[in-house]
Amino acid sequence: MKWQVTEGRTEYMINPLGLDEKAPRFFWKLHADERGAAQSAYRILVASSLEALAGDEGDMWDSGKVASDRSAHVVYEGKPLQSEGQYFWKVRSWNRDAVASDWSETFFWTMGLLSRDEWKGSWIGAKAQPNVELQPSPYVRKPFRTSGEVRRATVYATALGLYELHINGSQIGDLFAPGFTDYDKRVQTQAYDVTPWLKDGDNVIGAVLGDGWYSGTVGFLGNHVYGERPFFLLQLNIEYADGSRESVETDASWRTSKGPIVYSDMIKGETYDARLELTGWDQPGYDDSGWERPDVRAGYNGLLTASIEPPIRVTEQMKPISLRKTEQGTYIYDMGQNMVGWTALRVSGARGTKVTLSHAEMLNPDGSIYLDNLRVAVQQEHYILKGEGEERYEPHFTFHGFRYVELIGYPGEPDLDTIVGKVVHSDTRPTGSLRTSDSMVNQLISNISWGQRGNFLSVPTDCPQRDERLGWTGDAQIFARTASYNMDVSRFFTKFMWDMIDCQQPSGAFTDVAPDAGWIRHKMWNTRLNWFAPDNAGWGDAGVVIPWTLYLMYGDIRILETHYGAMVRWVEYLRTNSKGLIRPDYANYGDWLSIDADTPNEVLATAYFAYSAKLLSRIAGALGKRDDEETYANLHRNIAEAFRRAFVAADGRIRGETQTVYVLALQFDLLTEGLRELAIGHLAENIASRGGRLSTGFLGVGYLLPSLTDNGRLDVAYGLLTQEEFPSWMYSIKHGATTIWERWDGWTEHGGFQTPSMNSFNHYSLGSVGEWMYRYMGGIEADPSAPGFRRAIIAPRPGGRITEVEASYESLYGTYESAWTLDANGNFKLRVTVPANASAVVHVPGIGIALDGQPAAEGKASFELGSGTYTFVSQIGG
Ligand code: RAM
Repeated sequence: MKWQVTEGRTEYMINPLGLDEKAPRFFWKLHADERGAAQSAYRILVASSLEALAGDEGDMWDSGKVASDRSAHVVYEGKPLQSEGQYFWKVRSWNRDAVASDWSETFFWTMGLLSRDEWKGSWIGAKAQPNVELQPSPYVRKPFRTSGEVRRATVYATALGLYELHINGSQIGDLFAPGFTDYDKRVQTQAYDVTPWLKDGDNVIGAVLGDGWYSGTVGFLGNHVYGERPFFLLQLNIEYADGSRESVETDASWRTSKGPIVYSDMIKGETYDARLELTGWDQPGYDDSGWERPDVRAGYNGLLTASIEPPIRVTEQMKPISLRKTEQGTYIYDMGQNMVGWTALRVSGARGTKVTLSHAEMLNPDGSIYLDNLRVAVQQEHYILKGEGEERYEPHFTFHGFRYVELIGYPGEPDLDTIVGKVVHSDTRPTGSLRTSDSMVNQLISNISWGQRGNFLSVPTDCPQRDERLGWTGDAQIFARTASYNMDVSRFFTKFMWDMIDCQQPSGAFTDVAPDAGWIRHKMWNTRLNWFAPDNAGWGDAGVVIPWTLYLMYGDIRILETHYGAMVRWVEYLRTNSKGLIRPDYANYGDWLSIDADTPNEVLATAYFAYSAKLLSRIAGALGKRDDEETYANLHRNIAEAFRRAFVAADGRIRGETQTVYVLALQFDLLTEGLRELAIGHLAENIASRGGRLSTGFLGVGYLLPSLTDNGRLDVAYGLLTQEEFPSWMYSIKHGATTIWERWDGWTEHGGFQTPSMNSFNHYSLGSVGEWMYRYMGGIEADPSAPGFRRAIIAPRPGGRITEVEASYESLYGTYESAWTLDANGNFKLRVTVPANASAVVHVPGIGIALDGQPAAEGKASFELGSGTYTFVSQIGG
């Protein structure tokens, strides 16, 4: 009976700070004990103080009782929100029987500094160094006094570069803040409630600054791509209990000094000399008379925007599983998992002793660590001991991709407690889980999720180990759906969409990499890296695919509204730059890293052009733009026709005859009914002729299993999933992979390691099969007509050697579950859970279907269900 609100979110977050969204959206989850529970009305109250809310009134907004089933994306419509405002809200919901829930618990959010004028401070940094490649990380500090009881103290901070915030001896805040953006255009700002850290009387606030993406090495683009050294901007706003206010901000009165961080670079690692530690620098009483005045930067012309991306954090600690002494007297640890982050070290020894931690993903045949694939990256820390008993060390502004750690120069005998692996990434909440009866498939699921954890760091990067780690848009779009099952990437991709917008070319082209780190602006693509093109098929299309994915998975209409113009410009760019709707054949990445199969560029690019047009038409439809919906539907139809004329023979063969050409033509709706059947035949034949193996690269792989399943070849799809011969997913797993590799042939028995010039062992793109596992194997599918899982389609497709699957997905409404078993006699059992205020259409495979023990009507295989848990049985095969 109990009908209640169990969770409230503001802009997808729980009690967020420092928003700059003036019409934030509210989300709440509901719980009911009974089945079929749905909301019929709600009332939201928003108040500027807890007291105001207590009387069941909202001095900012009272939505009134709104007859609506909406419990996600409810837009604030109250009084204008103020800079630094603190707002409290609660919601009450009525179910279909008009039973009211209690008021929810009280949630809150705060607004940040909404106008540029409110940032009173100046950007400070260390004075210019002689031009050295790797420079020391500056420390900056400011003592201040509080005068009275503090009611609320908030830090607003950002950097051109990175900052690590310190107050009164504690490090607080996020890692790698303010995140990676195109700093020429915008930088994100963070807000932290520091009330608990302030003391009566003397206080110190400070920061350590890192080069990061701003002035450190970015991928293979070198260093100083945005600026030559980091600058920091902070404002600490203090509100006293008596209503008075005070602020501390970065300015010329701060002091700066070099410290123990000799350098700390994302790509080049860190050297830390503990003898140079500035003990007590972030506490009152420290003598900073030897410190210098900071350099004050004239200003910054980009935008200051409230951080959208989820904070980067250490999310797990990993103990090594083994340790081996080498002939050289070094030690090699195995972390048991290819992970991303760094290692924390414990060491005691003589002052001046240097210990090195060197990180690698693989071992060479002789047991030494494999460093060749790092290119110019240096995944090393050098720690110089101060010699004062046990010392503990972790690096600051760098991260590595590794499974193995070599410890060099360690004084004494290390053991398994000497180092700990710290797993670091954008802290996106896990939302999906998948478990099957097959241990290899389970390992694949784990590899996909580790691939995501290892590569989602501020932006979706392509690899965590070599000198690259860039926001490749093609990788991001092909993996976006998988990513959004695994974790809540709503804000992560909302932020990345801004990165894409910041890089969109005047022509309308979306780039291959975002942020582009000056790649295009500095015309590097003309010289050093001339293979860069700002409009690659399957890469630029991310500008349409990603917003569509957020709409589908989260029902986010706002992202479609916000970027609609940009998406139109992209599709129009493609139209303008094609001939008779056929995209030109110019050197692009094609179906990147396909194996022994060359998909012709113009076939692939024209197919993607059609796909972008088709999605744009659906997006226009979702936004109620009927004319555009029709225009782009027609465009899709016309491209499809041109595609068939140019590339498809009467017998259904498509130019190139790769698996990918068939897969794209099928998935992007480019064929007539008759041709579809022929094409699926050719696709299945191609796979069979390769011994049941795939040949798809980054772009084909995402649609391979879906296209087979949608066209009646589930058997072939399962065959590919569990294929163990090369090339296949299981081949890498058979050989010990704990992450997805960049290339099918990253390492093979016949060839050893692929070329070290491009061979990542942690690269999520080929893991886009995760989407198929959730949508088809598990059977939890988004319904585009009720996006954001307002309604789900539950359609599990048992097959292959899998006899059991448990899949769940935590949507904005709550958790959907689809769990099935299939025994040797064809007895199929399915348990489905639908969250409150949501529904599902369940398609049950087989015959003789019964729901909760009651036989269903003859021929009935789909069921419209409200919330609750249901059990089905049926008979498959036989
Ligand atoms: C390499 C990586 C990356 C891919 C580009 C085209 O840099 O494999 O993931 O997107 O090539």
